[in-house]
Amino acid sequence: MTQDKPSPAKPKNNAARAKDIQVLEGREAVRRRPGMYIGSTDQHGLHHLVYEITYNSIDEAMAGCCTNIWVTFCQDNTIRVEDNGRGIPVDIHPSTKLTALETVMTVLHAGAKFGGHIYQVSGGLHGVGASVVNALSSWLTVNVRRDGKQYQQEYKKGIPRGGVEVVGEASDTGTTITFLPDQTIFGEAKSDFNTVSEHLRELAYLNKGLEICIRDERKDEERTFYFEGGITGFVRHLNRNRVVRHRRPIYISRTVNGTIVEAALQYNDGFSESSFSFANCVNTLDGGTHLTGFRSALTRVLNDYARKNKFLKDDEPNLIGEDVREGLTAIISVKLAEPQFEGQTKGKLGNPEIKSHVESAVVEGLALHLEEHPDDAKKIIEKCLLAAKGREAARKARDLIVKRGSLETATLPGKLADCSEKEPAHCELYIVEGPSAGGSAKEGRNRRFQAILPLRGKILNVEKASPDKMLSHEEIRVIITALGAGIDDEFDLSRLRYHRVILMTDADVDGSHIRTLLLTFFFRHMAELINNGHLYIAQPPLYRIKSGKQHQWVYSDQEKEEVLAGLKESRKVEVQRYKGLGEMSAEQLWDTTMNPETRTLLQVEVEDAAKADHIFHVLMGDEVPPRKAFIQAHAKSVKNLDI
Ligand code: 0RA
Repeated sequence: MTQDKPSPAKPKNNAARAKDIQVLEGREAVRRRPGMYIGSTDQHGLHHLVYEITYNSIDEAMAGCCTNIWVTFCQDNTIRVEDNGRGIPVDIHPSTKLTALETVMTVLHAGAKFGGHIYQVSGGLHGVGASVVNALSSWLTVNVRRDGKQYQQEYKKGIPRGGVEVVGEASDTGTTITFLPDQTIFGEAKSDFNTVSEHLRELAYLNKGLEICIRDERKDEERTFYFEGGITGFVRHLNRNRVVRHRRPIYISRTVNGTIVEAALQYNDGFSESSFSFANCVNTLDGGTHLTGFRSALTRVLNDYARKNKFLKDDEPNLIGEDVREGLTAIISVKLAEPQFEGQTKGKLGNPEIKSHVESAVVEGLALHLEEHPDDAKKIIEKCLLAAKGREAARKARDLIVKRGSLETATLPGKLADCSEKEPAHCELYIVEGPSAGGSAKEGRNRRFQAILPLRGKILNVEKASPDKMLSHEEIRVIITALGAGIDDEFDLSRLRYHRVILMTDADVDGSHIRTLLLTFFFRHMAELINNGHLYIAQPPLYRIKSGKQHQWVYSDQEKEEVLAGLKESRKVEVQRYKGLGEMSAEQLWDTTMNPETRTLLQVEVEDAAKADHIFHVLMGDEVPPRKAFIQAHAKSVKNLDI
């Protein structure tokens, strides 16, 4: 999760504004507005630097020219990324009159302009290029091994300190980039070994046969990722705590018109779908043409097989998409020449031709697998038929609700205290735990743009419930209706009634449990809401500290210690712990938690979809042992679950 970003300071006069909107180029632009290039300047941003450089090496691996990548966090906070690729060329580039090396390191998006890279990551969230990392580093050194020589060039804040020099001989080829992130930009941000490791692990799954080694010299930890089975291993990893329907994941790999299409899938006994799609190793959170092609192939092949082998009788209707995706874990990975990443967050693959490429590859590969493995086929089809039955039951439940006039109709739930503003972009919905807190929130809010939806106690654990059970759960229905955008495949962001959906729960165990239940629901059934930045968590204060006539609100234990240390000299200090929202008056709730001028909101963000999927499954699923292990290992983060 990240903090709400403060909006940029308003320019004081027109002259200043004119100057502000001047197009800033290259290094200066990057240094002035790092967030535009790497998202933020906190830990996320720091990780982004590592990924940017690593992606260049991954490009080499995708071109078939690199087998090893080493990433090292050094004692002195420098970061080193090394590969055994061809080495960045050092000859003079005709249009820039600079060496290719210097062009790659100093010109924005230069990488894509070079030949030799077939499956380059261009556009998207990644792929802004090495020059951005260079501009944001207090120093950076590139060492290239190529043509029997070792070349080197050094930079300070992106400015070359000299030309490319020959510094020795080389018996192999490759590139080593070492850099120190600029502290004036990243402050005290520190990289997190586990987070970066998990990301590199995914990259290793996506590039079969590539070995990625990550080392943290600050704490003497090292991990090596190498997967002969590629994404098959990824699917096994995702299903590791689940009961699977067939022992081995199905693996499909075909090259269609120059596009490499890979898919791996395996069914489990659960209800949710865990499919992740990638284009040139970039996780496409909002799917796109590759995912559409995969889904359509899956539905077609399973229906054909079920009909041909009499699992479906002549008078029975076809299985639909939902049926064949219940309990499905799948990875779809395509590698293509010019990926187009679309949408607000660039999380969607747009290339139209990719749909049919993936579809034909998956139809062919999957049909063949089912013919050759009738036992797997039987177990899969039976699971789909079960899902179809459940869907029928869910439809009946839904019809009942519609008849009673709540879900997907204009009638808003009675508990909802709506706001008067109608423009969704200006509206906020607070989902509040408990009737008494709901009362304070209703009283304290600004009713022009803030709506309140109080929940009664615990909501359903959707991780363990079938679709019909979920839809017949009152609290879930009320949330769906209030938001107005539907759920699952029918979710339509353009119908969302509030652009900020804010979860506000007590700062105790129950409160955090309810928050996790809500997050599970949104993650599984309204992922687009999260991916487009519409879901937030309110931050109510934990304490009120009184000294004499003054008082102040404190939001964390650390802040409490600091405040108390500052008040050492005062005689009478009173610390009051606030556990429940209901303990605050309407006015206090407004001042501390709801007033946009003074509140802090955490925006819910999924940094690593596969990891989040695993966390929700472990936290909310059936199996107790892995959950226990998880809670023990993450006792601190579970208390304040961050996804
Ligand atoms: C441009 C062209 C070629 C390779 C690279 C760049 C390259 C960049 C990076 C960044 C990190 N490691 C890298 N390895 C290679 C093609 C070179 C050729 O055709 O020989």
